[in-house]
Amino acid sequence: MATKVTNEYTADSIAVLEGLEAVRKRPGMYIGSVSTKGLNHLIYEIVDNSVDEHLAGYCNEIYVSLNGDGTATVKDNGRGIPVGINKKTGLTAVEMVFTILHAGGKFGTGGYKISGGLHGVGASVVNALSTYLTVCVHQGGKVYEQRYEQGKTMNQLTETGSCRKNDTGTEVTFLPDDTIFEKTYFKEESIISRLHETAYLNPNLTITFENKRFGEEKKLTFHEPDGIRAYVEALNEGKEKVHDVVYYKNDRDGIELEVAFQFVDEFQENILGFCNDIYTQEGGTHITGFKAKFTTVLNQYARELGILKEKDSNFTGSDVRNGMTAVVAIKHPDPRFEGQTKTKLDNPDAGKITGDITGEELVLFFDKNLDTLKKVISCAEKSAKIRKAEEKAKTNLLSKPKFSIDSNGKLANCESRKPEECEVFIVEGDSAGGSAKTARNRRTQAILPIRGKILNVEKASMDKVLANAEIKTMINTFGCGFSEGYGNDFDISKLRYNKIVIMTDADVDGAHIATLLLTFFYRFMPELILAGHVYIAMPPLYKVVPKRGEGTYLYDDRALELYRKEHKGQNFTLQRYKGLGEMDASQLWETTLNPETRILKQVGIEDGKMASDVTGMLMGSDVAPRKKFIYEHAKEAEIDA
Ligand code: TTJ
Repeated sequence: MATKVTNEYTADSIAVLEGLEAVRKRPGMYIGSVSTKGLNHLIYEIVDNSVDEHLAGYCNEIYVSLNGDGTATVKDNGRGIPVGINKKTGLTAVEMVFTILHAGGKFGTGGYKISGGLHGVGASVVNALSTYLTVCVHQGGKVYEQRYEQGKTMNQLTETGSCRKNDTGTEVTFLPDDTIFEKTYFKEESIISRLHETAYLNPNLTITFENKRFGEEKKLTFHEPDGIRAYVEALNEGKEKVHDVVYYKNDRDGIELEVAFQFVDEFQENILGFCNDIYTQEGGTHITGFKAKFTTVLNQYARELGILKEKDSNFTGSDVRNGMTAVVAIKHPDPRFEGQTKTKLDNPDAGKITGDITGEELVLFFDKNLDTLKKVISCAEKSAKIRKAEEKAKTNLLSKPKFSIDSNGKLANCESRKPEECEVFIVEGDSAGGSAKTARNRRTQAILPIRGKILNVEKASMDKVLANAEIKTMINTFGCGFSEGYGNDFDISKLRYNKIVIMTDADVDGAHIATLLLTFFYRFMPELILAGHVYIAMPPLYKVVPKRGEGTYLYDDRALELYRKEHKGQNFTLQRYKGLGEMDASQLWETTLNPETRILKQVGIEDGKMASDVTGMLMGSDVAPRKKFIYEHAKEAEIDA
């Protein structure tokens, strides 16, 4: 008999090794990547097993630690993974959990589960990707331990001591394999935020995080008895709230739904969906069901209250959700996930039940809380008004005749209508614009002066962007429309200039304006950048004129340094240009406009993206990082602009 079991064990162990070898060969298939994200995933995989034990009703404490030796530990006070031997495999349940792919689910007895399914790939994957892993189970008054290395069983599950009968639980410690992962140093930040999220989703659970690593020592405990209500409050922290958090919970046909939402005075929606504690990044039926019903209910109320008149059209879904922060969490006994990253809930019944419960609960709540209802509806009114203004602004803009010259009459166009030879210079400031108009080659070079700082398109709403004179002028000047929001109307074949040249002063302000312009192109006309039509003019910083001989323009401080070295002991006058406006027409022609002598820097899409990122920071409300950036980059900006 003993022999037979051993034989079976041998046969199975070969299959097991092949399974875990597959994980080591293609780790990305199982945990997404071998970067820090994949590394953190190992911890989540193990934690999810303990959360499942909590969902089953047998565990209320989870402890996670990052240890000094590079390992991570996860411990819970659940029943402990069963230590008994499974008849079919001859292995303990513990060993099956750690050595058989997707074994986790087999031990579940109904209820909701995170691990072992499509998402939780299971503890065996973590084991396969660890240099070593040890498990310790407290069960029935005894302590059991086992060790694995790179997924291979090193010893049988062994009784190593005794404990109190009611002291039960599972503890796992593992060291990520540095031959698999790019980096094996856990970063606490995302781990902490994920554990906190788990605590919000499980109000009866206490999760402790401890960083024991030298110099990083800290201990945090997450217990959120107010659950997703507190989560929404945390998400809205520091924002201007329109009302108190609305919360409801109900269940039907074995599916449980919990929703919390609150509007803030902003124009974004932030709706987080979960199914069985799994974040559904791509949304799915529960989110669709919630949104659809919310829109219907709000429109009904708006008509009942006479806020929407008979002639008015309904609020759109995005009208009613502008400013909404919500958590929609459902529990489903048999969730199906689809989508690119398998994070889109696909069960139709989840959508139906979410919609049904939401309809009933919203009516129950709003009937009793008219003040909140009115506030939420007025958010929708505000959004609808802006949406209509944007639609109108766009129609007006597009209905302008194709070759209408700019709206404020400042474009000095070129004579040629052959785009391939035409260039347009966007020049900051009227005086520089004036000189440029005189200096240019009228046949092929157009000058478009712009004043001050153009609107920052990252922050402004669409109607403001389109109403901005500078931006209107640019869209009309280029002739190819723009793409954003309501479909793509950009047509690069209509572009009237082969080169669009940004020409700003070589100082911090100039750099800022160039950044704003790049942001505008990046957001509304990325094709222009992609096709290589956008350039930055590089006006010189200095002119040096030796006692005898011709003057030379120098474009940055490095060039000046070099010139000084090469002309040691010689006499020369140095002229520093502060702005384009200081150059006369002939200087401007020679240095910046004349294709034979000027320096242009072609803009790549990365520059556009960077400009857009930087603009967000420069224009944000936080002053400190803006100041820091401008100072740090002041020199660089002077050279590059
Ligand atoms: C499964 O059903 C029978 C009783 O025990 C259940 C169980 O396995 N519970 C359980 C597993 N609690 N905690 C775990 C667990 C904890 C860690 C840290 C790691 C793993 C793989 C499982």
